[in-house]
Order: sequence, then C-alpha cells, then structure tokens
Amino acid sequence: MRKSLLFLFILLVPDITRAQSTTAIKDALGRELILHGLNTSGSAKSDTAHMPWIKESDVEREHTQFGFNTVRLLIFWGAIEPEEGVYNEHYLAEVKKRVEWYTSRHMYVIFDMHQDVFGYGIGDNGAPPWAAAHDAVIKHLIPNKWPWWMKNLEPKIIKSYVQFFTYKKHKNRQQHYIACWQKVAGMFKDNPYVIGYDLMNEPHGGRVIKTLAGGFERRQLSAMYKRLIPAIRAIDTTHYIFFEPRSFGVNFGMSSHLPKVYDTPAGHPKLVYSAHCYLKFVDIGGDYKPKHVKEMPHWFAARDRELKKQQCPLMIGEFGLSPKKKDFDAYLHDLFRLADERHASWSYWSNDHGGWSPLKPDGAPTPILQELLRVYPQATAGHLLSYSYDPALKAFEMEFVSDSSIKGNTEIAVPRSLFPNGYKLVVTGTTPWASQADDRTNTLKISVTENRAHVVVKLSPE
Ligand code: IDC
Repeated sequence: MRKSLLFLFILLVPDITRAQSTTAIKDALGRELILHGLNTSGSAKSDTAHMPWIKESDVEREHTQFGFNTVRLLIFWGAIEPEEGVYNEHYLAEVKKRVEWYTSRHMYVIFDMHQDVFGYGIGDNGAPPWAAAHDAVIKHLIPNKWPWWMKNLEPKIIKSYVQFFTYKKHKNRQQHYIACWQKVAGMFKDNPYVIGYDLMNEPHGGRVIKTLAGGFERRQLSAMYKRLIPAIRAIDTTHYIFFEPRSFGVNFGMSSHLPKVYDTPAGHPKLVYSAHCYLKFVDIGGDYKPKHVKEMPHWFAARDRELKKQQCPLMIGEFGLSPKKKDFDAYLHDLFRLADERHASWSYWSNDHGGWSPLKPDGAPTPILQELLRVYPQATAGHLLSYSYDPALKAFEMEFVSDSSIKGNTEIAVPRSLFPNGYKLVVTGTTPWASQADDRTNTLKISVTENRAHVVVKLSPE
C-alpha cells in the first residue's frame, strides 16, 4: 500500500522525481550508478615508483569474480611534481597504463589525490618535499607505535598544513596543487570511465582546535575548493568532482562544518560528497562491541545532515577494519545496510596484501572479501527507489521507476561465488521484460520497455 502510494506520488509530481535524480551519480546514458570497489593501493604510498602492487590480471579478477565496478586509485602530488614546476611524465604514463586496465573493462576510476600527514620527506605521503614548510623532519617527536595520524601533531607538520592553506601568504603551494590537478584532468578528460576526481584525501588544517571547531572547513578548505573546482572545470566539464570534509573527528562521526560546495558553471552540478567512516574503536584497533552499535547510525546521521546542505550523492571513500576483530562482519553488515538505504557508493580500504585487505599475500581471499561481495544495482535505467541485500539469506531486492528514454539496460552485479547453485529472479510491475546474465562480468542485465513502470526485482538462491 505504502509503495503504491509512493509510486502515485512520483507519477503526479514529476518535479520531485527530477529533484531526486540530481542526487545520483549518472553515466553518459543517464543511468543512476552505484559504485563499489577498492582503494588501490596503500602500497603505492611507499613504492619507489609510487605504483600499486597490482597487475592487470588482478583487475581482471576484480571485474570477473568480485562484481566491483570501481576503483579509488591513489595518486600523489609528490609523485606528479617531485620538483617544483617539473612533472614526472613517466609516472603519469604508468598511471595511465593502470587506468586503462580498469577502463578498458568498463570499470570506473576515481582519482584520489592522496596524502597522509602532509607529504613525502616530512610526514608520510602526499605533497612533494619542496611544498613543506620545513626540510625533512629529522626526528619525529611522536613515537612510532602510536596511531600514524598522531604525527599530525608534529609542529613541522602543523606548519606545513597551515602554510598550504594560508593562500594569501603562500599562494605558490595551492597554485601548484591546482596546476597538478589540471595536468591530470587534461590527460583523462576524454576517458568516459574515469568517473571523477577526489580533490584531496582527508583534508586537515594543521591546528587541531581550529580544525575541530570548524574554522578550517568554513574558511580555508572551502576557499581552496572554490579555487580548485573552477580550475578543473576549465579543463574538464564532464567528470564528477568528489570532495571531502575534514577528516579529523568527521571520520569518527562528528559533524563537518564545510559550507555548501558549488560546481561551475552553476546549474549542472556534478559533485559527490565523499566521507570516510572509521569509527573510533575500530580505528584504534578494537572489537565491535554491543556498546558501539549506535555509532554507525550516528555517523550516517551526521552525513544525512550534511547532504541536506550539499544536495549531492554520497560516497564512502574509505572504511575498513581487520578481519581479526570480533564481529567485523556485523560491522560491515551494518555499514552496508545504512549505505544501501542512502544509495551510497563505497570503496573499501584497502586493496593490499594482508592486514585489512580482502586478499592475502598469496592472492587467496581473507574473510573480508566474502563481506564485500554483494548484489547491487550498478546501473539503473530509470530512478532507483530502493535496494537491499541480506547477506545471510543472499536475498536482493530493488525497486525503480523505469525510464524508456534511456538507451541502456538496468545492470545488477551478481558475484557468481555467492550463488553456486544458481539464483531465482522475479521481476514484477511491468511486462514485457527481459533478462540476460553475463557470466564473464557477473552482471545481470534487465530490460524493460514500459516507461514509468514501478519495477520490483527480487533475486534469491535457487
Ligand atoms: C594507512 C595504511 C597504513 C599506513 C598509514 C599511513 O593502512 O599501512 O601506515 O595509512 O600511511 C586513512 C587514510 C589511509 C590510511 C587508512 C587506515 O586515508 O591512508 O591508511 N586511514 O589507517 N584515514 C583513516 C584511516
């Protein structure tokens, strides 16, 4: 009854449907996309060539066995412009090669301009040494056994962040960062499967109090985005721009103070709000205890408030934990359920060998992989109303309103290993419809001829 009322409402109020559909990531055909994939890779931070460990066969495996349609690919300002004004063309060519491993398979690439603890030489990775406020830190004051992000309390790191974000006094730093993004956008603007640019991994303002109190996001970060977004748009008007709130506290579930971010030109925003979910107890290595279960909905409630302001789709750009932690699977189930309710895309941290990774050093799966394999609507030819996947029953359900003007099928990822004995498909709400399973890519294509039909798709084990 409730569903039919909703359908009636959508039929009668076309403006509402349009307003909602601006909050989805769409492909060139106009289909609403949900992105699932891995951050690739943490290993690139310390690799001498800044390359992830992967080979092309690993990408093929993700594509044909895991049902992923996306990668959040780490790149580094320090690798692109190791010396001031000098681009490392060899690095960029190697990145391009890897990008094509994905995009030739029609997987989407999100570039993540990664940094942790400001940069190379001084903190951990990201900015080139010449962009820091100091020469290399000789002696770290923060003990190595503390969580890595505590190094953000080093005075020299604080000063480097402060200088980077104090534009008037140190214009040079941001101008180079912006030019570096323009270089990347210039190389990839014509690749339709490069879906977007994640402007800066986990922005941090340096001074902790100012960062936590909101001044950093309200002024410096917002101002930096106001310079960077139009500069990228001068080169590329089609790819999405993924922007992040500050990481400190927000990763745990605190509210962000980032003002509304605008795309240019106004009127056709192609923005995605990308936040990271690392709840406190997990970040410092604890189990998922009953007393923690409220923290996940709390994290999502903070993002809901921010999305009301930002009016764009949500991506959970990073989340992850050790499979050794008690109830790690319940943690992921809770996260995925809340993400699916919001049609949020995600990329798991990270695609590495061991640790939190879905893969062991010999390539065998860890228990994490089993949780990341999910049935989900990769592309919807119409307006997606809802979808859910129950990992215990392996039951998937989606509802959407068809749009016959879209020249493409609805595509659902169905990782084959979830259904060793096959699956049952039930489609209701429209006739005729047709389905076609692509066994190579593990996708199920559904085509509907009727326009504005309220279609329900259900899938469960045979
Ligand atoms: C972590 C890596 C770890 C490395 C550290 C510093 O897993 O091996 O020592 O970075 O380079 C983030 C960051 C992401 C972190 C990840 C997990 O964006 O780079 O990777 N994390 O700690 N923010 C919160 C957590």
